[in-house]
Amino acid sequence: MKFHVLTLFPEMILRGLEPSIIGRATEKNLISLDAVNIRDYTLDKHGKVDDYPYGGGAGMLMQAQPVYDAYLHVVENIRTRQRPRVIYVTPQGKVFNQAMAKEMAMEHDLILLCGHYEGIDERVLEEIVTDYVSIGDYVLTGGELPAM
Ligand code: 4HQ
Repeated sequence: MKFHVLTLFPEMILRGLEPSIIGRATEKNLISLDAVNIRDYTLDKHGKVDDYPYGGGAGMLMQAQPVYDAYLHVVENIRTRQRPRVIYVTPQGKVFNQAMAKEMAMEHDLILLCGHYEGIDERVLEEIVTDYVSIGDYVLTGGELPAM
């Protein structure tokens, strides 16, 4: 099983899981874990990844373009079916449970998408996300901890 995490903080994912049993599982090649830095895909010359909401609204959103291009990079480099499962972690999602864990564990590749700010531009979520998953009814500052 290969986990691909789209994030602005890849070191949180990699270093956060390294000492745990997940790290040992990657060392033994039982699973693989890669963290893709969304910022590497921005076309903005200053490396900006946030933007004002399309159509107005409060706060900032993550831009669609770098998220979409990071996603395409993953899809182009996996050999499974064309449409991998993409989990967006959000407090608006279905609360995660063991039955969902068992079902997702059957996938060959799983993409986890981590948002920041007030979330991610809906237009890219509509295009790529297959599952909206929450780890509980509270609001965190980013999706990395739920993805981990
Ligand atoms: N967030 N379960 C807001 C969560 C969360 C949760 C992740 C905060 C996404 C944009 N995710 N960002 N609870 O609170 O999954």
